[in-house]
Amino acid sequence: SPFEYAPAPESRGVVDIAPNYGLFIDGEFTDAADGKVFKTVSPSTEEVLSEIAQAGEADVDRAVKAARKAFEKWSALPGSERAKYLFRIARIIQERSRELAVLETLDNGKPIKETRDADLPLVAAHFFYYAGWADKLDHAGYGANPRPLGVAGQVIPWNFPLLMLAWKIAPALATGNTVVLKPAETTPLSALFFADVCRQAGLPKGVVNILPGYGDAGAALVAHPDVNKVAFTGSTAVGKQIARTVAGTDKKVTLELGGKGANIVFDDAPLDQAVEGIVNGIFFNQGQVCCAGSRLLVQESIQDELLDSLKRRLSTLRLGDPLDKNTDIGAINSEEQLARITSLVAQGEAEGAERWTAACDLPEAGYWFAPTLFTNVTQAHTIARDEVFGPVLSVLTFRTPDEAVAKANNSQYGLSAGIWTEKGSRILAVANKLRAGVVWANTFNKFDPTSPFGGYKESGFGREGGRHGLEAYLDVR
Ligand code: TXE
Repeated sequence: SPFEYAPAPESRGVVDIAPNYGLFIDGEFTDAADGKVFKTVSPSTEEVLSEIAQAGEADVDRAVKAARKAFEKWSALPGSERAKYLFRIARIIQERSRELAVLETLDNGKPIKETRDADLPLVAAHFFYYAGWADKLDHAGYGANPRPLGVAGQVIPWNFPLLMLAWKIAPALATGNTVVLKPAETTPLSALFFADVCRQAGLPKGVVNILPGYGDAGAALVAHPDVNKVAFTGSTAVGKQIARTVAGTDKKVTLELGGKGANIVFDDAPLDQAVEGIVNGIFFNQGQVCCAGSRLLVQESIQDELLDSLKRRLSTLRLGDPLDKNTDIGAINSEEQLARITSLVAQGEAEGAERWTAACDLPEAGYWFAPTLFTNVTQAHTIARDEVFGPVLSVLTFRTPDEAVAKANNSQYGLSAGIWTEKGSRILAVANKLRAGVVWANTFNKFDPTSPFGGYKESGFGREGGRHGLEAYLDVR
């Protein structure tokens, strides 16, 4: 097995990374048909972590065939049997969560504090939650007679590699589908580790197949005639391309795309709490979050006070080694993403918004961007409209609740929003007018496997999580 975990090597402490990894097809790690490989690097040091087999069209076909064959038996199992595997996977993830958290942090660049306290617990929680659904789907538990769709082709991004995998794989398996999943090219390691978890759990061969590779492998998977369901999380541009590919076919599709979330702070909000929520909203995971609160809408009368304390708070954030438990801001995932952030920030300045950046030393190697905010932002500015997907906050103001709602809704996206106010009636009134799939009140970026998550408008369609997340993998007979 390419997964030989050595005990605590000096440099990493917890996890040893093998020099190379294979594709995971039909329960085995294998080379790509054409022998291609690619490298994955640590975004905080730029050191090569490992060489990975790179899936191409022939591998996609092989994996889909394996998943199709496995579907016959997997879908025929009673839900209670499928649940056993999912519970087992959840428990193994808990047992190996230290290794997984370190691996995820090394490959992604996010602070270990976050992988340890947010990503990993949520990953396990999703498997536990959907394990609990598996037997309720049988007979009268769910109402009508739900049937699995078949083979699910799943393509995920790099910002929450393992959590996005859990969001996709847990409901697919609970409902009796089998899976071919393509992780993002910059973060393949935790998905391959997950393949090993599947083996450890004794999951039947072919039920889960993992194909690291680039967009071409994703496109081949989406287009494969024997894939019945496509689930994608990523950029809006690729999401639209996928929608075109599946149009006119019998494939079902869910798309989880970009966002430009508004975090609305009213003058009666608990300000200290709001500042923490704003920071969490846009600097969690370096702002590489589809539901990030990247637009701060602050009531005009409290703008100065709020911005003062926000800047003070941002100056205390510690940027640096993601493996250091005290780090708040880790590395940006890739050179491409850093270039994108840098160019959008330059555009913000060129268009006349006022830039403020927290003073902090950036390490020499790796991809880094210091916490930044823009004031004097208008709704026409590119930084108020485009998803920056980085630690960059655009601040706009409003006077009345109606104006706040209008500005919040003035976006091509509709994924998330936050409301900060002491008034419960105002929370309800405003939330009901927001065209966003998730609205948080006096908090932000809270996730739970029982809640449906997904977008309005160009943020995509379909929901993941909760009971709604099951429906995306079922037909009803
Ligand atoms: O996305 P891509 P990128 C947004 C964010 C970010 C921008 C670009 O604004 O700055 O997108 O990121 C696979 N057919 N989000 O370039 O290319 C690809 O290999 C099928 C928001 O990383 O969409 C990877 O596995 N698959 C988002 C996955 O799609 C294709 C998270 C995402 O990559 C493909 C990520 C194709 N033609 C980026 N081309 C969110 N919603 O959270 C690429 N892929």
